[in-house]
Amino acid sequence: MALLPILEFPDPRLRTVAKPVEKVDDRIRKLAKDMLETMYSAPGIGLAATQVNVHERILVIDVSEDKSDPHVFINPEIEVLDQETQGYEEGCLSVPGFFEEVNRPAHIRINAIGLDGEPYVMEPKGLLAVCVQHEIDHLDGKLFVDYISPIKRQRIRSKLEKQQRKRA
Ligand code: QAP
Ligand code: CO
Repeated sequence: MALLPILEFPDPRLRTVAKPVEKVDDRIRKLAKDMLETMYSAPGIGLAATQVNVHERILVIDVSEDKSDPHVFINPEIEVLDQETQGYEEGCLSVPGFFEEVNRPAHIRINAIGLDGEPYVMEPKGLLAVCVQHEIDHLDGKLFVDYISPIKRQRIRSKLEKQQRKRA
């Protein structure tokens, strides 16, 4: 059991583009387990490896009420199925205390590899679809605050920098 420290905006390491996982081995399975524990303990509904300063393409999500539906996505790839978008008030464990509305494609298909090393496909709906897109953004060095107005983003940056200075 290990809780991993979570990087916070505007840490430049959150801008790293993650590399594909080459082999699903015990190291990757341990990382996924530690990421799930870290996410549940936060508590959060999604966490990307980038946020724990591991720059490999792996993310964990559980949007259930009772931690009953953990998903691990390795090397996830997204396909947008139609033009429809949905707005959702997003947050992020790397942007603690701030929530803003973001619009994203509503209907997507995900191709990923599971912890067993086997590829799988899913068509997530609703919050799960939102969350998968938010987490894949992390693997590409993007954050939900990149979609909001520069004024709001700057305000969030200043507040978090101030908190981080107090803690350091
Ligand atoms: C991403 O985010 C997400 O600010 C996962 O004070 C969130 O788990 C995708 C959290 C919403 C779609 C919709 C954030 C916890 C958790 C905070 C999270 C906080 C405490 C965020
Ligand atoms: Co996030």
